Amino acid sequence: MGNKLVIGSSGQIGVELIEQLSKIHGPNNVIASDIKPRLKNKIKGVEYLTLDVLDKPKLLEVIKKYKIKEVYLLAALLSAVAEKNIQFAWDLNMQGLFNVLDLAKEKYINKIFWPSSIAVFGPTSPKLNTPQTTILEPTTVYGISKMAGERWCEYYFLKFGVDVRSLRYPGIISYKSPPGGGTTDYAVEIFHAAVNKGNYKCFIEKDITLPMIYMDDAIRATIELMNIDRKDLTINSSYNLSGMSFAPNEIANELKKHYPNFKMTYEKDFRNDIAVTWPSVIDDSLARKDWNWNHEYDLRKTTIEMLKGIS
Ligand code: AKB
Repeated sequence: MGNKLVIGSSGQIGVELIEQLSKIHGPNNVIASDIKPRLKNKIKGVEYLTLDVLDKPKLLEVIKKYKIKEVYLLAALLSAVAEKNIQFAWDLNMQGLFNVLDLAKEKYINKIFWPSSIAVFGPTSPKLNTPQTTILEPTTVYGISKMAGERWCEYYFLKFGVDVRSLRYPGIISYKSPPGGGTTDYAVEIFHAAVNKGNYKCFIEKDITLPMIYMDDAIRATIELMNIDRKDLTINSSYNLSGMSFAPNEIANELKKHYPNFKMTYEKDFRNDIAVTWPSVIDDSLARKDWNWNHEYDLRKTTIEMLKGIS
């Protein structure tokens, strides 16, 4: 089967993916890596390496040395931070993907997970029940890189038989490791603010609904997707995925059930301009059909878990 390498393991998803992979496959079969010199939330027995995905020779050396067969490529700049570093975001998000795709093409690795995002959609995509296949005209550098990445994933599968699998993650809500530079980050910050301060200034307008998912569901979807037989996949690029959809005022109301004095104010910034271009509700029926995907966490359950975790 070979070992599994997570690239970008100190990020919001990486920390929890490592935890889950090491539970399933054993810590000795999972290697964590990040450009940062130290792994956050180190898990006993999981080896940690400092690795820059743009350094292809070092990446190959690691893959050979640790007999890596499966790569989870999580290193990327997210939507908000990418707008401030356009060139670097493009270089990292695209070249990082090419480096890993090429190593699979050259048969060093067998399988890749690469996350895409609801950011592939743009202002001309349908907002409600956004279908799997529809207009993709993203207006952010992150969205453009994810859209291009999806096309390249399908290209490498069709031309070279590279087994690369992908999900269009919505905003991911979790408490173990903070998200880094996304537009949906407000939906994580708000929980910390409610517990620690009792108020939150939201940078997204109160009625902008976005698709979201709780981390446990996102990790389970990822692992389920990686485990299914390739012949059962009907999408070779990236699957729509969703758990719930809500607007800032709805999450504030949910929090008020736990903290009646919680106060929300609004001061939109450039992230609001990104949010208004994204869908409100995603149609993920293909994932539900192809591998029986089903989310477990709605807003009520997510709120309970988040507050428990943070407190
Ligand atoms: C972001 O907000 O940039 C990410 C995403 C939706 O991909 N959370």
